Amino acid sequence: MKLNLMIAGAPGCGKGTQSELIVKHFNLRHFSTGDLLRQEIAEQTPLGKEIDAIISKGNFVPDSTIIEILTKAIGQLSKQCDGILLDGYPRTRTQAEALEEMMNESGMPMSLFIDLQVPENELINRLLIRGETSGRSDDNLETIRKRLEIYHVKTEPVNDFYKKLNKYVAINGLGSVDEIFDRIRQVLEEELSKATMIRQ
Ligand code: B4P
Repeated sequence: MKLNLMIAGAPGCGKGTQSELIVKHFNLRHFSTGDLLRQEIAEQTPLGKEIDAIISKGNFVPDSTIIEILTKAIGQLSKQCDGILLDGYPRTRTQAEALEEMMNESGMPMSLFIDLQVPENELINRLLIRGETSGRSDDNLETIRKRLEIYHVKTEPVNDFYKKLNKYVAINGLGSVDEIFDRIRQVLEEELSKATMIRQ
């Protein structure tokens, strides 16, 4: 069975941090839309310049742009991995619908949507600490507040979309990085053993 995962949650919830551990443990291909966008910015392409102006204000990149970038990245997918992990995608309902359609059509349906839950004061703290060294133009208090506001309006509704599809799992994102990874690992191992039992 291919384990095709999405990891979501508010800005600074630890998606990127946990993704690194998950892909290593479960042999998945990691796609971070944040990293793909920052790569485009670093290459200083015309698109990268547009993206930079959007992200540094805390706004979302348009759905059409992000869907195109991700579809291209997944299209180059290696067959040697046991699944994929999408980190930071989908972030809007339009992105979720496009993803479900694309993955169902290509016979690689998404398995689970992991929602990492962290209280707002802790999110702000983590991002301000990251901002001290990250050099990221979006890790300052004003932009963090804007990102949180956009998260509530645009991204939270994606949770309901995946609850209806029975793919939603909430994980407590407070604690040490290892403790949180253990919680995620348990859920994923259960999912894999359920799939094995169904096949038998
Ligand atoms: P992203 O790069 O996806 O990520 P993020 O939300 O800033 O952080 P993440 O949740 O990955 O947290 P991290 O592990 O780093 O997005 C950046 C921007 O790109 C978005 O705002 C948006 O503009 C754009 N974008 C991306 N995807 C898009 C999409 N699909 N559509 C439109 N626009 C899109 O952890 C944060 C900090 O906490 C780190 O410093 C980490 O060390 C620390 N930390 C992690 N776990 C911890 C723990 N357990 N305890 C204490 N600290 C912890």
